Amino acid sequence: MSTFWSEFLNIAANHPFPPMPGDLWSPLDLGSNEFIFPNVPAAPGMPCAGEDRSIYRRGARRWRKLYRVNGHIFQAKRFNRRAFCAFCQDRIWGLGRQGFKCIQCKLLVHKKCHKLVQKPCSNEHVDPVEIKDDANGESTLGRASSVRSRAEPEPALAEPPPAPRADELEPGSQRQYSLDDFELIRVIGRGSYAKVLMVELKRTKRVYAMKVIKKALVTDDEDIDWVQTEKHVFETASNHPFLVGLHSCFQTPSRLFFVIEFVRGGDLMFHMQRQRRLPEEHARFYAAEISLALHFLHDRGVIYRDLKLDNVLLDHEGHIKLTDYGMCKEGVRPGDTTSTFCGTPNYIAPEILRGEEYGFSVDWWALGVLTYEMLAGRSPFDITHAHDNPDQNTEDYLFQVILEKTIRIPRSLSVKAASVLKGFLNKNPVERLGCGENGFMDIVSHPFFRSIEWEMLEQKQVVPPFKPRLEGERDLANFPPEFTDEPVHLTPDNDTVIADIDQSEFEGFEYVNPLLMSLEDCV
Ligand code: ISQ
Repeated sequence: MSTFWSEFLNIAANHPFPPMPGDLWSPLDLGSNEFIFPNVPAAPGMPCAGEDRSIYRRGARRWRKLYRVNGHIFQAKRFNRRAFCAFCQDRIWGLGRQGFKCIQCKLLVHKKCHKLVQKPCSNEHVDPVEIKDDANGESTLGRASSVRSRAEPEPALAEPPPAPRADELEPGSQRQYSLDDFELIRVIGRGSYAKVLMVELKRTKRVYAMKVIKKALVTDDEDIDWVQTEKHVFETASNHPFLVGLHSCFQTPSRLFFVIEFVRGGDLMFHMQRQRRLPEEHARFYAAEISLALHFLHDRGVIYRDLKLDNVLLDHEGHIKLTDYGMCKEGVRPGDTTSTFCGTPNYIAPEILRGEEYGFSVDWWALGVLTYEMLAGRSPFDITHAHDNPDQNTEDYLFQVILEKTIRIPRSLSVKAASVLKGFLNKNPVERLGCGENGFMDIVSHPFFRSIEWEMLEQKQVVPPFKPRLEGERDLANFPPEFTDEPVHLTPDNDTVIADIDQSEFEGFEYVNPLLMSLEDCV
């Protein structure tokens, strides 16, 4: 288990709710002097070794839900292999996370059976009863198969076909890309899992962004789901003007590569840091384009879950494009809900903090936070004044503020702006703007957006209020020097690290966007 906050483990005997803010600093007591964290603070309120206390850290995180029964610590699991419930002995099957697995002794049970487990946890690793079926339907013991959609039924039998090699492809069909096809130019971003580079496709001299993920960091089922989700959403997103599209995906033994359309104008965080606050006209334009992008995703069953200034890019004309789909939740129908505790702390909606089931509402909340930041030049949950007081410089204090504090709207804002902020930042998702019976139409018809011509906007027919300054296609003036000054090389592969990677988890990752490929053929 890693450091204190990197995985906020939500453990309560059968209650999948986060502890209330105010409890969050303390190591979670598992009874009889056991603690789930190896790092116990020297005293309450003190940081653990390796704990990062920065509240406005840029990265989003997924917290894991754990369920404690009889000493077991169960985690919901997606099974690629045939698995049998240790309680009722029946097969664990179905869609999504059908079963629970104890993270200590690896016991497998149905979700419905987990509370009934009598056998206490041995706390020792035992091999679980997971049986992989081979292509003939004969059972063999073995490892999991490849990355695959959670939305698809579990194919218990066949392995997915391996990706064709370039020389096996039909004439005229798409070829796979490899690292050799690209020249690495500069680092333009970095997150907890990934590094983003500006690269050139040697054959066409076109510039792309390349997101590089180390496979060694993608270690469990949840992470593999995340990579898979990101790829799916990319495929959906490639059809919308305000979402970054995917060019291709490929892999090496140590890394996964997403080649993404390059968006040159930098992100809104970069621009906000230089402008302090935006005129209402500008904020309205960005909020409206972002609303269209979110509505497009929601319409296709995707909750974005990571809207923040850093993930809103500006293109060379000044139109927005959302990026980073790693936190998305797919396959959500109207009225469906989910419960994973995830996001970037400053933007997490109260219903997530309360441990409630939630839906698309969390994206409209985040749009409220972001619009407030654009208009006011600070977060609605600004606790920077509290930095001297260690008790108020924590995520749990931030969560408490999000849950309890009445949001104060600066007097300098117009009545319409104040109203739209109050609408999005309603702590009750049922009453929140965009979440009522009329859904998105309530946003479209809100007085703050009265001047927006929505159809024209969606066709990029409205001239953006701000055009990023760019001298040429490869100008990186809109990207933070802390990234662009970094050396661009990828560290050589380490054989010991690679030996520990189950490559079968990444089979089928390769992808080429047919639309972009045909464009390239015209070059
Ligand atoms: C595309 N263009 C510029 C920056 C980016 C960062 C992340 C993902 C895609 C990007």
